[in-house]
Amino acid sequence: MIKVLTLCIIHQGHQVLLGMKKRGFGQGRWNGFGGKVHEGESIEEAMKRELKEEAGIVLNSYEKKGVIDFEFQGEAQILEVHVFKGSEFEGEPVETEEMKPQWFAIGDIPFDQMWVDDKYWLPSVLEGKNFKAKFLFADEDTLIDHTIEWKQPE
Ligand code: 6U4
Repeated sequence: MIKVLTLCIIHQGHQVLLGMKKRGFGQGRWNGFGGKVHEGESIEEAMKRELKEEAGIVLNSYEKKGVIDFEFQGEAQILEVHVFKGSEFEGEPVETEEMKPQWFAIGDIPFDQMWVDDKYWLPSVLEGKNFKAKFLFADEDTLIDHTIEWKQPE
């Protein structure tokens, strides 16, 4: 079974906007904003809805950067995460029940408090690359294997 999710990193100048996940999957980690794609909704609509729900902002410009398949050893379900990079938005990021937003300078991204896969793909995505990747985890803290295919933006 495939579960389709979105993930959006806001990138402006030398900074990125991340959120501390306060509950649910990935709790206690800094991450981009996103979640499950609902029935009847496109992936892009879901990505924008999650940004509004989790950070209180309305996204005006963004690019699709890639897709990551996450697999947990012994589990049949694959998480298919569609990754976007956002830039212009309306509103001020606000703390919500799910996320506490914070700007980080690109050199200070807290990779040790993020999903372990992020350090493999986020820096190159911020430099403009597109990609497709697979990560196999033993558990939420332990990566067993991964492949990344880099692509030039279309
Ligand atoms: P709800 O619907 O609130 O119960 P929740 O358990 O909070 O769901 P979900 O499914 O809405 O979580 O969102 C999970 C978010 O975490 C998505 O944006 C995708 C992202 N994500 C999942 N695994 C990740 C990983 N290994 N690395 C990463 N982001 C990941 O950077």
